[in-house]
Amino acid sequence: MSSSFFGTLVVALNDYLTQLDDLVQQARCAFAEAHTAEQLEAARIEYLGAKNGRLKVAQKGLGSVDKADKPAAGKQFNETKVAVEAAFEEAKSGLAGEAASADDGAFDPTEPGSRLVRGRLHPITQTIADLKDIMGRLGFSVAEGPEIEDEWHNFEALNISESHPARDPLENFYLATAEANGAAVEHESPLLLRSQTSTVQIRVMEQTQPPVRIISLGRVYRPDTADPTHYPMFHQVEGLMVDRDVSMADLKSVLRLFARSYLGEDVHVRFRPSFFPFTEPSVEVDMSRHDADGEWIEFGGAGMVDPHVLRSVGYDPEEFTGFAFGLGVERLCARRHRINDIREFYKNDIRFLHQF
Ligand code: FA5
Repeated sequence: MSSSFFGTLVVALNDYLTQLDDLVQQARCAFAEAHTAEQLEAARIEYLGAKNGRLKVAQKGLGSVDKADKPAAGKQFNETKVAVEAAFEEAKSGLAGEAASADDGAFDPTEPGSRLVRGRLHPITQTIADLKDIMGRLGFSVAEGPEIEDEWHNFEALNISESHPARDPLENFYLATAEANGAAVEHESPLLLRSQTSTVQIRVMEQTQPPVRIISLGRVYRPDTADPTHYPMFHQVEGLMVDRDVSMADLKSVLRLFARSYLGEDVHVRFRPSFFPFTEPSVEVDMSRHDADGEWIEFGGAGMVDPHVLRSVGYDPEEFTGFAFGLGVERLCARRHRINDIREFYKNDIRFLHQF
């Protein structure tokens, strides 16, 4: 019987099996020696190629095995096929692992760099910086005050009497300040989260002699229900100017200049008579809406500092006069950026915040 593999008409079973064994050995060597993807692909085509791969040829050689030996030869062929394919898969995953670990340490200077996402300042923080800048150019310096206040600075020194509705505990965030045996107890002098930045007017006047020209920006707190123009925590910008001969005309000029610098030349400012216990006369400050002609939004309150307030901090109201104003920062920022709902500032939606 001829022993030439798969080329003769009838092949002895032993020869066939031996040659299948050789095929497995050679395939294993060829796959193991492939060090690149190209070499492995060439070996795959040689052994597993669908048309003329050596496994395919061996399969065809089955037809040359004697009929009685066919079951044994077929079984061996299937095992050979599994072994060759397994050797290929093993070599393939070995190469992939090597490539991955080579990548780990490699630095390719020709690759484009990865883009770093830069953080931004919150729009309200940006607004505060802009407002400081504008008012700084008008000669106002920045004053700070605490967010936790006593009733003197939040109410009494501002001429807000004990019976005034603004002092209602339900209109304010009072603190239970001390702990006694783990239980909160009332403080002798109640403290609260300040409800307006007007507190800083008092603190500044207590410590400084006229002339005074300051602004103060910061958080204030009121138990208001959130809606498009209200939030329980918001920011105010407070302005105070005290000197000889300061008049209502100065107040209106400063607020108009301020509004035009921050919101643009086309903004209209309107003053409506109003009442605040710490200013006399008092006005509400409205500005035209950005999106509806002839409609107004209230931005804050203002007025001439009440002589009672000047006296309570030791100023002589016969010698000095002053104006004060307090505006809502969220509303200013919203007006400038054409936002219709100030709640957007506090949703922490990165898609919204990234636009500023
Ligand atoms: C005051 O707070 C006075 N202290 C303003 C003032 C200062 C008057 C100095 C005179 C002299 P009012 O309560 O109106 O006033 O608030 C001022 C502005 O704060 C409002 O016009 C509005 O723009 C803003 N504001 C008030 N409540 C909220 C709130 N819950 N959410 C967002 N903004 C608010």
